[in-house]
Amino acid sequence: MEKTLIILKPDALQRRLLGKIISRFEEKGFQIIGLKMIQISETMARQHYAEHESKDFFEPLVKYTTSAPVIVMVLKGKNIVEIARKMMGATFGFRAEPGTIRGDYAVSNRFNLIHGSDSSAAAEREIAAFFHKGELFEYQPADFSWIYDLSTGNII
Ligand code: 3AN
Repeated sequence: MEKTLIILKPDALQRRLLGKIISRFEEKGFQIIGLKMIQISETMARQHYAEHESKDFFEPLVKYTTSAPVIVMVLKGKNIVEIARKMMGATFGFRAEPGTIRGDYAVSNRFNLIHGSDSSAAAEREIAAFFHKGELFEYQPADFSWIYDLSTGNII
């Protein structure tokens, strides 16, 4: 089982899309093991997007990310990093395929609703940056044996 960090960014909150986006991950079969509303500070935003520091869109990106509260959540599932990225769609809303979150709800290249970790290592780093240990929960999902086939002893 792998974990990923998802951020529902200020435009998702302002456009009242939080429930719809969270539902997609729930309905897919992923487990929510942490979820909270926070206001991302400038320091956190700069750190989170440090890889883009030299780009011309960095300052507007920091401003956007800190402009309203966000939902941060940790999801768990098999191959979740890759699957969540597919569900999000391409970075720019206007390029994202219909059927993806960005493809269905976003047209902008900056206002693209959602962040998802791009690797397992990034997920571990980002989860530690946004969540304390006590904010993450271990529990047995009631439908686990219907989400995955466990009959062979493996998670299929
Ligand atoms: P992703 O969010 O798909 O991993 P990144 O990491 O390349 O994409 O970009 C991080 C964020 O920076 C994007 N979600 C978007 O808000 C913003 N961004 C990326 N490229 C541009 C760009 N060329 N112009 C404006 N904003 C951008």
